[in-house]
Amino acid sequence: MYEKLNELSDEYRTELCHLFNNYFEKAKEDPFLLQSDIKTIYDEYSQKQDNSVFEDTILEDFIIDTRVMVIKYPWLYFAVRKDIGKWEYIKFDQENVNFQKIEVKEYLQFQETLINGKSDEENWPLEINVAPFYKDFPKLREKTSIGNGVSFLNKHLSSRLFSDIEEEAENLFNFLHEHEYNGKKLMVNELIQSPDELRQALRDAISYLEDKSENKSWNDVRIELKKKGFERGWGREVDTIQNRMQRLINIMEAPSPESLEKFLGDLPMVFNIVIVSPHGYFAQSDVLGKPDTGGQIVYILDQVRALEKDLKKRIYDQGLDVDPQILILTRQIPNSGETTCDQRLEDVHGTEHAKILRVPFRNKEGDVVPDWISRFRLWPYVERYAIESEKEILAELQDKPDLIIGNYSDGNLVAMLLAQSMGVTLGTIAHALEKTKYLFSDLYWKESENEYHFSTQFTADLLAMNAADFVITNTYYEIAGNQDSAGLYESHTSFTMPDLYRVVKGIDIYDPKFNVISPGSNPDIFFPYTEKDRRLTEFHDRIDHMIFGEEDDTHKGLLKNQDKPLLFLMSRLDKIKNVTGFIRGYGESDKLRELTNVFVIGGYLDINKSNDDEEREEIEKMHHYFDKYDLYDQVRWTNLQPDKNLVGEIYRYIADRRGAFIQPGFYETFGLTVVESMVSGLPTFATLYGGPREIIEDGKSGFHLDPNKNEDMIEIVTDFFKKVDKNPEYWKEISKGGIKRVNEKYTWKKYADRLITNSSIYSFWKYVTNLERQGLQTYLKTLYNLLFRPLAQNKFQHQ
Ligand code: UDP
Ligand code: LCN
Repeated sequence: MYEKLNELSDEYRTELCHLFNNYFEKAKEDPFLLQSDIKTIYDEYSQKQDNSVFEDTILEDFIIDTRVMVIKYPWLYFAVRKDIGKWEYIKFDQENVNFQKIEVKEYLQFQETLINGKSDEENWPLEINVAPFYKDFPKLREKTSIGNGVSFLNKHLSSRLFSDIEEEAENLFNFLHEHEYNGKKLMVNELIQSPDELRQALRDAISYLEDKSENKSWNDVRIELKKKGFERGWGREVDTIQNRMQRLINIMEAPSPESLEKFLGDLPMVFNIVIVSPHGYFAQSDVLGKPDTGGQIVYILDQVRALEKDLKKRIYDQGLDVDPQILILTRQIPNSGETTCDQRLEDVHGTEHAKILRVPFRNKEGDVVPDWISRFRLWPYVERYAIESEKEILAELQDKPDLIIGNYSDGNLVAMLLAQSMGVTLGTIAHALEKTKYLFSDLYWKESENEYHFSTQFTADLLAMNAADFVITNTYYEIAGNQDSAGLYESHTSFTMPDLYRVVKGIDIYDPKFNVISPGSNPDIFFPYTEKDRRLTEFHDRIDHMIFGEEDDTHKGLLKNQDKPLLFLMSRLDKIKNVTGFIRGYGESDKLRELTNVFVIGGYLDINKSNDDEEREEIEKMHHYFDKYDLYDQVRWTNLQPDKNLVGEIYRYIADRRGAFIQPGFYETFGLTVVESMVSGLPTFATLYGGPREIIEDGKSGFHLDPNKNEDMIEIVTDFFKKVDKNPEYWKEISKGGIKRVNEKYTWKKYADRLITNSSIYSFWKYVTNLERQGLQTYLKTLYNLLFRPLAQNKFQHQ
């Protein structure tokens, strides 16, 4: 690319220097320019020249693809995203009018120079680069395959089996041979000692089973199969056993990705799972809306219910009589008010055996930390927490788990430590990655360190995402973004935190560890408003009062015209949720105010009830907008509502009145409220940054909003209600579209099936690549010891 740019610069030397002078001018305010500024300056320049010389040239593409420009005369450094996950770095010298391709390292160094006024180079900066450790591992080639790592892996594994059947059959045989549960052998016993013997035994067993009637079970054939070398785990019914044995013969003969996935997915490999989520308040009621306590809790509780159901069915079909056990590991908080977060153990409602296990944080002296601690400040506690949790888990399960799943940065790091120590398969889930939430949070990390402690958090993220056997994401967007913007994981590929470390390669989004497995909503709580028999009408008086009743300490605004449809917003009052942005837009729009009322559930009306600084700011803004735009007749605002059953009925109640749900966030990793409202039949308008972009098909099952364009956002909602005014059927069309979309794509049943199948496949993959992985694991342990631990321990002083 840069050669062509140089050709162009030879021809248009003066014009190019003119254009770039505008960037140098802008750099006087800020030397780091982002995409939107870069494009605006280019557009302004082009408009000034009638008929820009650069129109449709490589330079225009180059400018459009540039995501960050770093500027110091005479240099312009460009980070160019040529395609999803494909970055190139170029520098331009204005004095010699010359483009040059550079390594990422030089680009990062230049950034450091601008922050520090000097290069970090003299101090031998720490450089993190995981690339060498992945070089022998297969990589996806197509951007369309990103997020579907497991199917790539199946193809890879089956072709590996195909090309070296002897060695890989040995691997498969050993894997089966070592298979056991609670010290009891499963699948294959000592009578079979080699892949060839396994093939022969399978043939014998199949012909033995052939004349057994189909409805016979394992117990009827057990004695004979044992003599042939087989143990429980093949299936409960004879035809299942036969099918699975035949499938294994086929795999050892001519493997296909489908048969391998099916075979591994059916193996009895997962019985006990630990799900780690230390921060916030983890309980089943009265916690939503407390600091650091939101969708992640809802997600995990629903996930656990779905996983237990799926595991029970699988284990039964495998012919085993074992109860799966799932532990949610969280933090015990002695001073946790009216919640149950001070209890050590709690049964999960709606499950038979799942439990919440709470382990406290301890301070340096070993005393239990009594109060809630912000998710940004818990780093010094996590290592000891992991060590103590391991003992508690082993005591509770009486065995090590088969799978550990981490949640969010702290949970992922603890899960990593547990998985390493116990030698267990590790899955991680980000829910949110803080690095992308704040502009240049890496470059300017020092400025926010006292508040956010990103040095530790970003290190934890890097360690955990590399340690994970597989990473679960809510959406494709979360991994790889789209053509215009980088994904959350993608933004961890290369970055620098001056004076701390430089990440040359932190993660590769073409790694097959990434899998999109989207969550759903609880169908017992969130169902369409049209299902009259299931409606919770006992809540209606309460909801009526909540929306239309008199004002008091927890209800602000008194809706005057109660017949207008309601625009419903419900979320934590985080800055990123942008509730106040929408309220401002509504306040400024006569038309939307004429057509609709607004109902907001979120935060606290009383600012003193909140101990989150960002939320306090938002609360203040809400009050301010009520006055500024005189919203008292048209907007109703009430405190967060932790009761999920009530919340479910609120969506439906608003659907009865032909309202809509609005989620105007600046970014939303997934957006559980979005699927909840859609499946309730409430037309939903949600941000196009993050999950909702994929959940909603714009104009069919809801609408996308651009939170950065307030007027457009208001116009989209206004247009909808104008259309509905003329044609009420339009409301129903979108409502039905939303219900259909969620039922087809976002269910916990599908989620659980994918997750358990993934776990089996990645466990097998881990087994066959164990030796190759050791380098990476040692590297991560070194980084943990020499980098993370001192950073975290140092935080004790700042508590
Ligand atoms: N929620 C609730 N009451 C409230 C606010 C939110 O029950 O006052 C629930 C909401 O129904 C959803 C979850 O909290 O299940 C929020 O999840 P989401 O993914 O939308 O956002 P997060 O809080 O994780 O950012
Ligand atoms: C965190 C978020 O911010 C939401 O967008 C997600 O829905 C939630 O976690 C569950 O993953």
